[in-house]
Amino acid sequence: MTGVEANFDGLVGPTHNYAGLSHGNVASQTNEGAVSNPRAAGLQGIAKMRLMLRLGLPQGVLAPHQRPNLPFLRALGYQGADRAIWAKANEDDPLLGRIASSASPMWTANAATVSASANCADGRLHFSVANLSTMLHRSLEAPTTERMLNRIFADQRCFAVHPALPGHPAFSDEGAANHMRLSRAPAEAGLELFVYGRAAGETWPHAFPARQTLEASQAIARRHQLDPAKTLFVRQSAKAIAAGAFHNDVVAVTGAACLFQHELAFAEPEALAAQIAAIAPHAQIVTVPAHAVALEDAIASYLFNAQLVALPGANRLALIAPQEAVETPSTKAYLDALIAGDGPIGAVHAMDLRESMRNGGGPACLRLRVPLTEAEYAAVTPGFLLSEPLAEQLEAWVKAHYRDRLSPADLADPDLVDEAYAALDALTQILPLGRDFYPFQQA
Ligand code: SUG
Repeated sequence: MTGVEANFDGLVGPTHNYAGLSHGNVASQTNEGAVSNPRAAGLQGIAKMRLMLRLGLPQGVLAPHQRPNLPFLRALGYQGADRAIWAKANEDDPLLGRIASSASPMWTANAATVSASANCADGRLHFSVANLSTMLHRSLEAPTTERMLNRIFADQRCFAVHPALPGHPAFSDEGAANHMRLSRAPAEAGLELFVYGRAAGETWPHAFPARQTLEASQAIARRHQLDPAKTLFVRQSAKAIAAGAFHNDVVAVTGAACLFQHELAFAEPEALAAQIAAIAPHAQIVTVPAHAVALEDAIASYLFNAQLVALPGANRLALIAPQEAVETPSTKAYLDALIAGDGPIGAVHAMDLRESMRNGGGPACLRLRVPLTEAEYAAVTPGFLLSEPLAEQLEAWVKAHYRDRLSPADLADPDLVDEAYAALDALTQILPLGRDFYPFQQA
């Protein structure tokens, strides 16, 4: 049994905007104040999911969270009707409005860390919801993510969904964006690599935050009952973080038994290569040297924030990369040579994901990888796996409900609350979330 790797992509929410909320994320900071196009963003995301489906890969869908996040504002003491709360909070502090509107749950690589059942001692597939505690707007995601994963992966004979770790800086956790796996097949035991930026309690003198601690990664490995002999904890290089690699998936990605990495991604690359060779001798490492692609180009183009996938019938892996990676001269030249060579990566598919990219979210950010056995695949709650008809329904839903322009100033518009909630209510009739999934539906 080989199993399948399903990607669960986050649908872009109707309030997608450029608020510049993520310090250390170069794209988010550069595009602060720009006008977004939520409709284009939604359609770009669905187009990527469709491509995966057409390439023969199972594709899942995760729903946007309730934004504007009025329960958050109520927790901060705002009272009254929805529209009144929204107007008052935005008047008091536009930053609050931005935080409450962020469509950041679309980047589902940060939803949770996932371990294949073959790696977990109890034989179940484990999820640990990420606390995302470093950024305020992202720290609000965990409870909704947990409820959603519990609906989709409800069968407790197959799946275990753990809540987020405590939201203290000692346990900062950003989910699968800092986790990689090397294995010949999704259902086979593999090597799990947890990547962290700092240790708890370590003084961090650098300008940009390190969003993952070693202690958080260790706690997740314990919860998932991983075999210590097949688990590595790998430190990111401070250089990579300083250049804008706020998550490891900005400078490295694995697919099947291949690690595709930038030379400067990790603090001790030689030690890492030796450990991988000892535990997973079949694994292959493709290292992009800094003289071919400078770290700055890697981060600006998101070359590594790609999906490295094994396509049915192909003997080399395919890289689902952002359009920027084939438009940046250094990364384009690198990719052309890579494909022409005879290494493990043999094809590139470029996708236009510009709306998400301007907030620092490439192809790999938009998906949560779930390695499943055939039996686990059959146990996924029906209705969350994409088909062509579902993709069409979702496209029609985006076209019916999403604006094609949203500036930070537009966020204060009270109509946006009604529009966004109408969209989400309609979505709960497309995806089997139940018409009580969102707090506004319970009121
Ligand atoms: O956490 N951007 C996200 C991007 C997440 C990318 N995910 C991965 N690399 N896996 C972040 O920084 C920007 C929101 C804003 O500025 O409004 C934001 O949250």
